[in-house]
Amino acid sequence: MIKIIFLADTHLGFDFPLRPKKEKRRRGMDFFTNFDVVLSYAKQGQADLVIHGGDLFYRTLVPAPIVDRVYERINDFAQSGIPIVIVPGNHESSRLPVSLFMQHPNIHYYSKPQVFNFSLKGVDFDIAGFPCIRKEVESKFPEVVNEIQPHLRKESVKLLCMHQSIEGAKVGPSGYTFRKGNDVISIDALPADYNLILSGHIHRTQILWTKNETPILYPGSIEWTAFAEKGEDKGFYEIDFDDNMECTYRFVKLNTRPMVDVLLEKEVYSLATLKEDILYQIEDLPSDSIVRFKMNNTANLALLNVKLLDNIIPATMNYQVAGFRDSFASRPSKLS
Ligand SMILES: [Mn+2]
Repeated sequence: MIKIIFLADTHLGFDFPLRPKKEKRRRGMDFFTNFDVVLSYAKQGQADLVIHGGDLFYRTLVPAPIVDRVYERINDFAQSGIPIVIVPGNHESSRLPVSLFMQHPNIHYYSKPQVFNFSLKGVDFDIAGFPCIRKEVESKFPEVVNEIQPHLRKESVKLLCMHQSIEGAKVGPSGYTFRKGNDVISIDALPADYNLILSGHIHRTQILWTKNETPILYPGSIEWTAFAEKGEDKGFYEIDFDDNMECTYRFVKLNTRPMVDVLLEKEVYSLATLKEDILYQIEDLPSDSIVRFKMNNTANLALLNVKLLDNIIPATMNYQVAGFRDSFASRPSKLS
């Protein structure tokens, strides 16, 4: 049996300040922790290959110490003897920062449409892929497919790896569905030569199908990156090929922090009644919750300030206030 581990959207470096102005719980470690869990799962389960579907990092210009922190882990993993293939995603501007850590024979990443050839337990695998196409993928994709085609071997098992939105993919609490468009690959455009298609980019895990019934696997992100993903299972795929090269796959769940909405619904609050309401509502929450406060009457929003929240929210939690994007925060932490 041949085992492939497929993960994506690790967004490493997110909320991971190098010189934090105040000491408080950050979400950054949550992502590193789950990344480490997936790599050790692959090691312990003696996987034959790991594929990362892109958005390794949280953005394009990553501070060098964070790049090193990530690449050290990948280099370490490569030294265990398992090859790893990485698709550069949109968050790394379709190319990964250059580093000596990545110059290991077991580390492969796409710098153009290309095919990495492997012999896994004596079976030929062609792992085709291309860096994320951020604009006009609909018109550029057929050319990419043609560029890859001549490099595929006749008798190999073939996987196509990418970091794109594909027609039919769903995101968000109301299940927004990607339809045909300039920045979407349509189902009709997907080639029929592959045993499996693997993609990052969509943070909700899901499976789509090509016209000839090839599965398209989205593993989703390894932790919640926003409240829009609240309630979604997070994890990665374990893909097995049996002796007849029949393929099965299963989603392996990762632990995630509890994400909770706290609604402050009174029409009128004083500082005292607001404090009381918040304390009452968070009392029974898991201690590592990520809380979003939603103020019903926005006129009361001024009361809901950092000073108040830092004072009453336990150090083990993160919080944000609805309407303030990406404002994860918590009171000064005695834990870190
Ligand atoms: Mn992403």
